[in-house]
Amino acid sequence: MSELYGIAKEKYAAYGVDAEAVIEKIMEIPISVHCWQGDDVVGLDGGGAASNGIQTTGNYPGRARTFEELKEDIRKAFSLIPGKKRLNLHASYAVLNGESVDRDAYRAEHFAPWVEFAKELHLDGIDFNPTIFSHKNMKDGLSLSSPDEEIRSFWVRHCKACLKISEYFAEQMGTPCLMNIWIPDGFKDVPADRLAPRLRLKRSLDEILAEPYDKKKVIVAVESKVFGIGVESYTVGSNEFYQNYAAKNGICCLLDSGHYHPLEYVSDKIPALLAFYDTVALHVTRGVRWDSDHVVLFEDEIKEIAKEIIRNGAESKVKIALDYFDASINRIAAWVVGARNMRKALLWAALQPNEMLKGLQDKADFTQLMVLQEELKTLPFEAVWEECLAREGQKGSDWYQDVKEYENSVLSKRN
Ligand code: RNT
Ligand code: ZN
Repeated sequence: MSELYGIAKEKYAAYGVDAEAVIEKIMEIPISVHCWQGDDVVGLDGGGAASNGIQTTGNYPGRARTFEELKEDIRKAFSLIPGKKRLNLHASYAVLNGESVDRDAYRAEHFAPWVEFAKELHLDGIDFNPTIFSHKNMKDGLSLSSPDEEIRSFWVRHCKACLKISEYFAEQMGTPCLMNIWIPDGFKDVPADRLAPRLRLKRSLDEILAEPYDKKKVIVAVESKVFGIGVESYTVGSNEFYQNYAAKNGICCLLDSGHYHPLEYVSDKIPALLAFYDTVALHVTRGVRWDSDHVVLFEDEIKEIAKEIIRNGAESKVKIALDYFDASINRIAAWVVGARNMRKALLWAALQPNEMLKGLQDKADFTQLMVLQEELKTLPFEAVWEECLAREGQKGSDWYQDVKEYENSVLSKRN
């Protein structure tokens, strides 16, 4: 135990916070780390650069181009990310080994190598996402809401195939798999009909959910979005659409912190949903002015998100996943910064004297509430974080050196 940590522990104890208990608890919260930061959301199934409503910018050298390279990079990144981790996969990461098969016919065996990998890394589980972009069957920017029956049913079949694969992940890993549906469907300019595409999306979701699946093994989520590049005027899968759909059909909402108006906060939406749902799923990202998917930094909104999870005792109800992709900087460093910051935010939240603060709110002592909240901001948090890392056998603030060496010895050789 470092001397600094000893002092920090005392400081927190003065507010009634037991830093030891906090450290124990915080590393056990699973964070689902997205595989797609490693290759700019390209995938392995030939869909090519992220397109149809999703885009990456930057061309930093060293992108993982194969399954082997992606695994190598995940190994490196995960070795620098403390705490319990899950792997978040997209269907486009199927390992097809040359087999000619389209997304509507993907099977569990195409993902068996990922299961083997997740077991090798002793991960908590695998989460999954149908890949409804970067594909020839995105027609006029529409998928599950397409008026073209062939297109619509192709994507329904894809989602059904994904349900089976999700079930397989749950069985193999021994923890439920969160399967999240996001579609980019929408229009660039003022639509002539806003209802029909939503009714078609509703029908598609009904058809997907009619597929029998074990609800204990697979948690189905739907992810809304306010707008995307090229679909500025109308998004079929809007917040209201999915929240109502999820509530009526017993599935779950996924809140992506980049998918709302800039002055709407996911931290405020979490407790609103917790009043109604058993499970709330998150895509933690950082939108800069819009849904830009920047690397998550240790700033106010992530701390607020973490507070809503911790102080409501919702660690197992809120499924935390990361969703950012930056191709303009070292991708391993991007992974590590964002994932460490999510964990850091959970630690930060758990070190707040939450009951004491709630008590002040209930007594309407807003002066003391403000005074206390401000004092808490400058407590010696860093010492507790470093202690956490040391106990996990993790590198401290000097971790970047490791990534730089990996860049020199591995990434720079790729081109
Ligand atoms: C896009 C959504 C979606 C994707 C990933 C790759 O706006 O956030 O979740 O980022 O599925
Ligand atoms: Zn997302």
